[in-house]
Amino acid sequence: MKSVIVGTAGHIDHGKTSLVKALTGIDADRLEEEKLRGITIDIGFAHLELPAPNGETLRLGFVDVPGHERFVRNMLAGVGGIDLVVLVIAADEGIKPQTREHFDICRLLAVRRGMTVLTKSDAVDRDTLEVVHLEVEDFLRGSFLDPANSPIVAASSLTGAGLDEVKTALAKVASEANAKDSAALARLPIDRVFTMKGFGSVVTGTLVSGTIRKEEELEVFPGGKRVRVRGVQVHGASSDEALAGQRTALNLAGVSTEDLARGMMLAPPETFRSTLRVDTLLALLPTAKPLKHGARVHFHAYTMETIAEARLYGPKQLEPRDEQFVQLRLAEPTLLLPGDRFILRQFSPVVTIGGGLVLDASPLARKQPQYEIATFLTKMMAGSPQEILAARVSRRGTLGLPLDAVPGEMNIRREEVEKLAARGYLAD
Ligand SMILES: Nc1nc2c(ncn2[C@@H]2O[C@H](COP(=O)(O)OP(=O)(O)OP(=O)(O)O)[C@@H](O)[C@H]2O)c(=O)[nH]1
Ligand SMILES: [Mg+2]
Repeated sequence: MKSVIVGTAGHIDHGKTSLVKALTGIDADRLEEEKLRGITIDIGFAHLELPAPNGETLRLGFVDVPGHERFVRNMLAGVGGIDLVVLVIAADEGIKPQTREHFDICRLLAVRRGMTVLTKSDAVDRDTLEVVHLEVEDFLRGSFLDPANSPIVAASSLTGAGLDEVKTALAKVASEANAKDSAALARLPIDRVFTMKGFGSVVTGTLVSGTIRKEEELEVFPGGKRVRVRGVQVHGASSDEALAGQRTALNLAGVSTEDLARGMMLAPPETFRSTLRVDTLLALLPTAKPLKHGARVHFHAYTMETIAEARLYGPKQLEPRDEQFVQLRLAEPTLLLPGDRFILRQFSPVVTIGGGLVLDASPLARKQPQYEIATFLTKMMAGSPQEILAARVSRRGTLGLPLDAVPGEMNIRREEVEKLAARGYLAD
């Protein structure tokens, strides 16, 4: 069974939570205040099994996000682990500011697939629906949701019109999505922490890679605390293991809820290290102001957020639409690895300005010439695993890179490191 995580995105009140409920029967608004105010404040979850076009069963985990501009940071805690997005646009309102902002965020996070639903189709006449359809097609053209490859479906959660079509389109898109790698090293970004009577500490999250089994030991990042997995639940049912791409709940022994919080990450022990510096390729949105060397920004990756200082390699100002190698110096230690995506928001007023790709989470402490850093980071982007390993070893000169440190630096298993090293690529 293939497990896929589906995120909602879109402006406030456009019908995201209603659509998730109409599809799954589950109300993802779980907070008292949400029900009272009729808006989503924090991320919510639901799940659904659908038959794929090839007859296989797809297990969809939904992460429903808030549309309110004040809660974009909660939205960011939800989208970090999604495989595909359902962009929700109300037919009676069309494209609005958070339609754009959420869509920008999905692009910056390199979400590769999805579909668009024109909700509240019952609230408009046929002509209006057609106009909105055209407006949305224009908006999406050339993007990962280009109408040529990604469906746009009109639906009403109120009357049920179009919902079957949404399900069929969703099954098709989900069946085409790349499944996450359950053989890789495990990482679970924590999005909720609570106590359950008789069980103790429980955390939930989207397992972004690897497999977590009952009785396994894990390390909490940052901080390094060791915990034991006493129980595993997937989509609300007990299980012996959770696989990448599944909404996962873990009952943990050896830790109290005070030591756990959203933004922390669980991973195998003695493998990774938290970092305060990451070298990245950063892209600025066309709508952003130029970013100056030394500027402070809000940094978001998976479920965590912190303040960061942007140290630009090369020109001392990054222009809108441009991309550049940038070191981000984080205010708090965090577990980040090459290949991780992140979002930056302006310090004040807080708006999304850009995002990018972590290329190196273990930059050298000593000062290096800019060309040396640029050459190294270019290799991190385009090199083969052998070339990347060779570059990581040789940049450390005569000290070299201990074998034990390679899995954590490159995010690969020890066996793979040994295979790469045995091929002799390190010799040149
Ligand atoms: N007529 C009509 N109303 C709808 C439909 N879907 C949702 N609504 C109404 O629109 C309002 C907002 O719906 P929600 O599903 O809470 O919207 P949301 O996008 O989740 O809102 P946030 O999470 O706060 O961003 C509610 O009053 C719903 O009853 C629909 O298909 N037709
Ligand atoms: Mg909602």
